[in-house]
Amino acid sequence: MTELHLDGLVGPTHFYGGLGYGNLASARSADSVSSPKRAALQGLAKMRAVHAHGVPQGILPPRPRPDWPLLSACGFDGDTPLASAREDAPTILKAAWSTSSMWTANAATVTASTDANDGRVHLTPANLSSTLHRSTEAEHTTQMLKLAFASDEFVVHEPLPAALPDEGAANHMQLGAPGETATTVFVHGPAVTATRFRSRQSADASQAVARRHTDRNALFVAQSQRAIDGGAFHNDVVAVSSERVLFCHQFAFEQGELDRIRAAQPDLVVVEISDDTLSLDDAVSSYVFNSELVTVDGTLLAIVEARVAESKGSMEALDQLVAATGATVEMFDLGQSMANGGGPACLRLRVPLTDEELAAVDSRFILDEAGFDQLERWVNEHFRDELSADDLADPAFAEEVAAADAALLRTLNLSYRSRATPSS
Ligand code: SUG
Repeated sequence: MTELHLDGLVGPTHFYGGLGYGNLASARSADSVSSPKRAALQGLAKMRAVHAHGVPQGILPPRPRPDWPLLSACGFDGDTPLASAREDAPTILKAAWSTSSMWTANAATVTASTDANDGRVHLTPANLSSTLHRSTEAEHTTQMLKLAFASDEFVVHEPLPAALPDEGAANHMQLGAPGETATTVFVHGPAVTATRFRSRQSADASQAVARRHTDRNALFVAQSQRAIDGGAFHNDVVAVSSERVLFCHQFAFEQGELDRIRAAQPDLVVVEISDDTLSLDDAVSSYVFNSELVTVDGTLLAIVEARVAESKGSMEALDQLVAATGATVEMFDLGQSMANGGGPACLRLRVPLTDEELAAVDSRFILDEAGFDQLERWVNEHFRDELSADDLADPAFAEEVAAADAALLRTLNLSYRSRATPSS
């Protein structure tokens, strides 16, 4: 088995909208100035490094922006839709420009063929129905996944109905040795009334995904309300896994749930970090549990965001991970993504595949060194150094972004349904 990593390519409209529900970093950054260019280059540098370790690395491209159909559906279809939306409904304007599809851990839930009764790889694009700006991602993601995974080895399902909120792989862990049937852990909201933030993942959604994927060995586990209230809007903010290693905070799950995980996968190496070592608040601000764990030739690699080094407790947590697993740690600056609540693990979707299945993936989505070079050139040519909320009402910016989107399609040799513009 091998693990294809599909990262979200950051689009030219990366900005700080304060739109992420229950996401403390997004709220803190609201309306500050972003750098789309730096965000995209930071993401590409991480992908290049992961690829250099021998991990197959691909991308999911950003959606064309702005979302004219969304603006039109909300009644902004006159001569000046952007300016009208800024005036009447700034949140809808922001949703129309969102580039949150860069966090592909929310693109879909994936079941490996070794974990499915029908022996096929299953992908369910997440409906992301908890927030407006993310709910519009599902259509484009489905289209991309159907292109990338078009052959018979794969089943790309439709997203679940919106009334069953689903946030994809950020709430899903595949625990076990590669090639053997894993325990697939679906983490959902607890059965308690939210005190601060409600969960974005419903138990019904998790169960529906496991059912349609014919999951052999699914385990449904409740996230703790304490973690959600503390800013863990996805489980991957407080827990991450790779093969037989689970690295998590003491308060990640409801009481007793970690014991159920241990019982289901007895050979699991659980590195559980106590709140005394690292408080939940510090864990949520450093995102140490959002490190990207990847096992290469039996050795664990932890891709960690550089700001983790500023938190003593987080460094102690990493020391415990290294002591228990022999992991190698590499630090990366992903500051632009972090400021919107997206650490290393948020930026990638893992697709466990056999060699034959990997060979069946559409090669346009998979990168080699020349592909990274091309994408860096695209970013340097088309992306702004700085972007602020005011720019989103500027029709000239919309034209600039349309040119960038068209250039990307040419670069990737893709042609997908483009969104209607106001004049077409
Ligand atoms: O859904 N942020 C994203 C961050 C997603 C992180 N993903 C994982 N944990 N896997 C979210 O909250 C912020 C957009 C803004 O504020 O402009 C945002 O959508």
